[in-house]
Amino acid sequence: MSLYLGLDSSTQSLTAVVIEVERALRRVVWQASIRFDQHLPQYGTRNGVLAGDDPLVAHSPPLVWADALDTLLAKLSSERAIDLSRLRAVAGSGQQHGSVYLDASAAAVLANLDASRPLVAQIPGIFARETSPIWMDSSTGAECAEIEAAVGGPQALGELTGSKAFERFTGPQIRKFWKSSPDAYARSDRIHLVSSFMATLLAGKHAPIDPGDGAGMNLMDLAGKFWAPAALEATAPGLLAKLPELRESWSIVGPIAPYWVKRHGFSSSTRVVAWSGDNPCSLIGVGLVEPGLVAISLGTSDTLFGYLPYARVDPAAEGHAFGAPTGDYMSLICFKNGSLARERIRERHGLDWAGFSAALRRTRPGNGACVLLPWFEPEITPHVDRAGVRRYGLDEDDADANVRAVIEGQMMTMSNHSRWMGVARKSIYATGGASCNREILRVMADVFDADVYQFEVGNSAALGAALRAFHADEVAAGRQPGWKEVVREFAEPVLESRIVPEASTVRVYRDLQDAYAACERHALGIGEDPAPALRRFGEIHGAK
Ligand code: ADP
Ligand code: XUL
Repeated sequence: MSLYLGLDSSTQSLTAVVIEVERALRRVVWQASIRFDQHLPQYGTRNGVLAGDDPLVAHSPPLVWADALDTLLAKLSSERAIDLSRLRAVAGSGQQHGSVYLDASAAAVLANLDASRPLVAQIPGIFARETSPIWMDSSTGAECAEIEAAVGGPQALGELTGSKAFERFTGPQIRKFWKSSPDAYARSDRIHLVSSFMATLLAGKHAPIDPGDGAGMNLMDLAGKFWAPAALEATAPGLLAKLPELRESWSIVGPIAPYWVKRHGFSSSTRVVAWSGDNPCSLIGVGLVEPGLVAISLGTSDTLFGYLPYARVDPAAEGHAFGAPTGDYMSLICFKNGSLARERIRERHGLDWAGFSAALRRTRPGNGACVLLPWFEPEITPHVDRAGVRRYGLDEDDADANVRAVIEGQMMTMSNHSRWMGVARKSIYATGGASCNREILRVMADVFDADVYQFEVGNSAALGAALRAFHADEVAAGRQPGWKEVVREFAEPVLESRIVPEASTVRVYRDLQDAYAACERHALGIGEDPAPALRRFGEIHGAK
């Protein structure tokens, strides 16, 4: 019996999924989560993020991720739910783009950890920067412009790295750090992503970055999967020497470090596999290892993604091409106002999730021509640099209408802004924390005119990481398992969960599309008053 551990270090939590893989038996044997705010309140995070004065800045303490790792692995060991001697490999998934700055002492400290003391008591001295900018940060507009200009414009950067410059991407973040704190930048011996930092802790030595997460930095040559000299030069001096090496997603970093063996009883033969980004891992965790389908993850961020056999860059430059853990590519589009926006509306009206769902059931598709653009935070897609919720025809105090408006707004915007991917959308695989909510998925099915499926394991990133651990272990043993075989039975949607679009509602949303796009253009300051378009929609489908 072989066991594989997948970890997902996300914005708000660290999650573990352990799978058992036998010829005739494949099953999930253990799952657990540590929520940062709730279980590790001493770090002072809110939804995983540190409070600050500048609304554009979003940082987290890397120590909370390390502490969560120690806490979760202690739990795995103490519950005796699995036989650790059978754990063959561990891989992981990290929130993308976030960066961790280690000084020259890190390598020796991490290689010689004392198993009688907690991890976090031993590592505060290894950081050249105390906090880590994460994917929610949008404070690098100036640096994005500088990097794009230096490589020949947004289009050129997009063709080189898979994306134009984005504020949350690691390159612009590194440039800002170099400009504002040149001494601390100089002291940074290694700049990790969240994913490679966590793998480094597990292996007790610097881990590589994989092309899935490397593509989220504006630093990697997407076609060649190496650090792109022009992008490095445009970002900060001496950067190449500070970056981990780029290695395939199935690389073995090494055996698990002695600290974990002695402290928690892991076997010294357990292999640490390179970590990847949460979206690339989710691609595997929902079984998208062939073209033709898309997945929507409703997590802290909402993302829509699909597998690509080749790199395809977004002509409108709103989306991204990343590496896929299969060695191929994936396309992705990301929305910052996902779960936290849904929660803001829910909390404002004093609802729990059951009440939120009931409001969706009570209200009519099209919402009587009431529209909400949920920009509680600056938005990634479409680019909105200052927070501000926009309402059209919608009374802020009307609980039911606001609940429907936030979900319809999110689904309309996802649908409209993802057309460039050119992937068939007849079926959508739903994952992430909010994918358990069938009323939300009902709106998704009707807006996209697609069948929507749920999965047994809601955390596809952690499951995908466990499947990657299995795959890498097989490769290391000299076998070459096909990806369809790797994901078989684990990453298949629950067929009975299918939500089929309702033809009459699909028509309503098709008609809403123009009015919705008009609201968005108006809110962005590039379009006329959308009132006539909303009135036309209301005349056909009913107004409030
Ligand atoms: P991440 O991995 O990005 O940290 P998750 O995928 O775990 O986030 O999703 C967490 C979110 O799921 C919570 O912030 C919460 O808003 C949302 N969620 C949990 N249960 C429900 C529900 N029943 N309906 C809608 N959203 C939910
Ligand atoms: C993707 C993105 C987010 C983070 C956090 O580009 O920024 O989805 O990976 O989940």
